[in-house]
Amino acid sequence: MSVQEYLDKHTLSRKIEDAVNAAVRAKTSDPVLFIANHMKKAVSSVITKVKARQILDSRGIPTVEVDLHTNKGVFRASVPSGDSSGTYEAIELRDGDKGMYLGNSVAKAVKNINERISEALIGMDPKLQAQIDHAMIDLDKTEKKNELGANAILAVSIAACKAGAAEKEVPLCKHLSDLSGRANMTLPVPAFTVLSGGNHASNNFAIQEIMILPVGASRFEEALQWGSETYHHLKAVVTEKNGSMGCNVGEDGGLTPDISSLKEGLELVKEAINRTGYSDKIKIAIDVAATNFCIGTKYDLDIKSPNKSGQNFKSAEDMIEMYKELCAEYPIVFIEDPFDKEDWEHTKHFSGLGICQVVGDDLLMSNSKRVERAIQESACNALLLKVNQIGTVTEAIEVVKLARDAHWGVVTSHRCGETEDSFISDLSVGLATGVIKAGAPCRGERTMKYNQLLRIEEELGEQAVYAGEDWRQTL
Ligand code: 2PG
Ligand code: MG
Repeated sequence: MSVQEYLDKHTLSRKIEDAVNAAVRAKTSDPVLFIANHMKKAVSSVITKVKARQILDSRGIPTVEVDLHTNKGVFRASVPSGDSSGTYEAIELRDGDKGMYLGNSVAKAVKNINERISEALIGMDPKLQAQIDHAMIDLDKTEKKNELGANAILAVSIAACKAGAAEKEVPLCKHLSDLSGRANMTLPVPAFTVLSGGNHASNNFAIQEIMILPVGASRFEEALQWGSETYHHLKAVVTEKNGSMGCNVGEDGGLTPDISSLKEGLELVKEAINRTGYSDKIKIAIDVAATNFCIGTKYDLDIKSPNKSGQNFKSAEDMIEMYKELCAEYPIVFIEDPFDKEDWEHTKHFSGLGICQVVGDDLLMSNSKRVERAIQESACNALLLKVNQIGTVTEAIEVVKLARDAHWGVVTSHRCGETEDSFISDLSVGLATGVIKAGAPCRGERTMKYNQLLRIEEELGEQAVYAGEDWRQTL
């Protein structure tokens, strides 16, 4: 091919002339950089390679990280992993070789990305999220993504989403908002985990989490300040009442004193809130994660105390009475998983009392069929959104839509095994979920999420709206 033929084939002279004219029109002080950017924009972005690796999550357990390459850049994402993994959630592919990370390595998922997924996605436009996600779903062919692994698929899905946002030159939260078809973006109320128990801590507290929600703050930045201050006051309260050992932290960063009852935990938190001076502006939420201490149809709140366990079972009715009393005494705005994950009857009954919002986590497992059933039976009235239980960004958007259409609340959630990826922060803003639960205002993998929300609020400037008292919003 001659030089002239090459120039003609790529219409190079015209493109360069256009770029030069644009630079002159813009009267830019750095025309070379302007022309380079102008030319780059004229080329559409395509996926050129997807490269995965095994990294460690916050618990020191392997998980999947992906670098998605386009002809314009490299976009990284990693996936979290939880303690509860139920029958209805998408399958996290682990190697199961006891000699490697005690069976938890993810080499198969990594291989699936590097070979099959990469090959299937090469040439695709990263802006077309649904097409990318469906290409992976079609490649997998199983209902729960066990062929390629939901951990493999989700990592690629999130990385593609980041590449799509970059190509559109919009913040990730705006791209997610566009993908969901929603006009408004909202900074969520953070539900900070301040006390940890259950499977997330080695204390004797059966309840998994007590959280605080600074609903009365005017901006996210202020909510973060109040959350941090309350957390530090709580450290002092726990040290005074339970000794400094109680300030060790659980998986999500919550403090872990030995607590003999839910009421005792709530008292500690109430005292900490009182010390901040923002008293009525900070509300409380609880993740009971009751499945973990349900024995048959009874609940053993002493399950973690060897001397007391098995002696004082509570029936579901007793649990309802306890919740009623506690909601009357403390500013509790939501309770997550108040009963066993298969106890639809009592969850429904309790939701029907209208005492507080009832959030389905283990009950729903972010599974659209379970959500549809819960909507039909009015079993609960809010969804805990865990993207890794679903496996793609597109399906996460769909399940949130289901919940919204039923006028439910939505809480975007982290997992106990987290990474340095802050995707869920942008997701919570883009889908305007109203609340984000990302652990304590402490520990890097948790503060990553809250710090990203600070940046988003700053970037949105005057357009930034903090959900605040409207945290239940179903706009
Ligand atoms: C929960 C989550 C996060 P896990 O129950 O809400 O705290 O826990 O990731 O262990 O399922
Ligand atoms: Mg939960």
